[in-house]
Order: sequence, then C-alpha cells, then structure tokens
Amino acid sequence: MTTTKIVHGHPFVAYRHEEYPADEMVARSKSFYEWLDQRRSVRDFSDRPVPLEVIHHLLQAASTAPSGAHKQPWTFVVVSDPAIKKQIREEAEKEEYESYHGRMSEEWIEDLKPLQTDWSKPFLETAPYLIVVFKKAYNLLPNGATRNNYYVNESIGIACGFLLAAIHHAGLVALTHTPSPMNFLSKILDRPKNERPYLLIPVGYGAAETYVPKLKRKELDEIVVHR
Ligand code: IYR
Repeated sequence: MTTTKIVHGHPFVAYRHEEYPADEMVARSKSFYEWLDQRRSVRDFSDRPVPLEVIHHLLQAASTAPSGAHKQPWTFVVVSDPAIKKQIREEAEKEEYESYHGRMSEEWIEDLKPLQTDWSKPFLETAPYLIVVFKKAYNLLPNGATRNNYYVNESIGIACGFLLAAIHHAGLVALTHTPSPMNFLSKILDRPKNERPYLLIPVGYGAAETYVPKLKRKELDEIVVHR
C-alpha cells in the first residue's frame, strides 16, 4: 500500500488505527470508562504552579478534535496574569451576583442546591491558569474578508470534551464555568469580533482538601436505547 495518493488533486495519506482482540477491547473500554468516571468538576483549586508546557500539550490535545470542514473554529486564551485574573473574577462575580439574585428562575436555583454554588468565584484567582475558550463564528482574513465555519457549536463542544479528558489525564482538575452573560471576556481579553466566549475553564491542582458534591451518574439503561 502506498502511503500517499492524490484524489481529484487533493493529497490523502494512508491511515491505520490500532486494533485489539475482542477480549482486550472489552477490558480497554471498561478501564477507560472507569478512569474517565474519576473525573469531577472541581471548584477548590490550589495555587501551586503548573508548567506552561503542560497547558500547551492539553490545548494541542483539544485541537485534535474533529471540526466542521476541518476549520478548527477555536481560540484558547491562556490567562495567568494575576491582574487579568482579578479583573475576570470581578466582572464574573458582578454578573453571577445578578444571576443568583433574580435572573435565574426559582427552579434553576433549586436545581443547583445539591452543587451549593453561589455568586462568589474565588477559583478565578486561585487557579494558576484560566483557559478561556472562544468559538470562531466565522473567520476574519487579514484583508477584512470573511470565511465561513461550520457546525461551530458541535466542533468546539467536542474540543472542550477532549480538553477536559486531557486535563484529567495530566492529573489536574478543571471546572467548566459559564459566567452569564460572558461578553465581558471578549473585552478584557481583547478578542476580535468573529470570536465569542464559549467556556471559561480554570485549570490547576485541586486544593489540599477538595470536596465535590456526592453525585450519582445515570445507569446505562437510563441513557441507552437499543432498536
Ligand atoms: N453560571 C453559574 C450558575 C451555574 C449554572 C449551572 I446549569 C451549573 O451547573 C452550575 C452553576 C455559576 O457558575 O455559578
């Protein structure tokens, strides 16, 4: 088999993925699930430093996600400057205060009780890094022309999933934080008009004493239907 070929003028490379005997596949899929099941959203961070090289590897892993027409419609802003983290915390807490004091429905507030969240977001300053994920609604060329992106929400959601798995794999913890509204992030981080804030992900080590809500994940028969 040749390693490359040209299809209607476009280069293709031979692709081989790893295969496993069925019993090994069963064992691998089980242990992967059990490992992923250990991941939790964490709100108590340590301020211990994390090598920037690790963050770069995590973002490279995220950017391997499939995306519409392979446009990779994402920008990851890595915030480590304490002054910027403080500014983000102040703005986020302002919005969250409003949300918890009238913007969110009673049902929503009730649904959040088991998580015991509130408007206060100290982790935005404690975590060594805030990864602010921006989705590129479209591309802006240097000459001001625009180019389309496709399935942007699907693409960036998958990339964030890969990112969370990579963070867990590195032995770090994260939170998928969604201050709402979060347009203040575009301003503070000076992002162009084709980029919209999507998710704010503090990353670091968990605090020495970290507690998370005792949650139960749905059983297989609650999430799967066979036909
Ligand atoms: N964005 C708010 C509220 C919040 C909403 C949901 I849905 C959560 O699962 C958790 C929190 C906050 O960050 O507190």
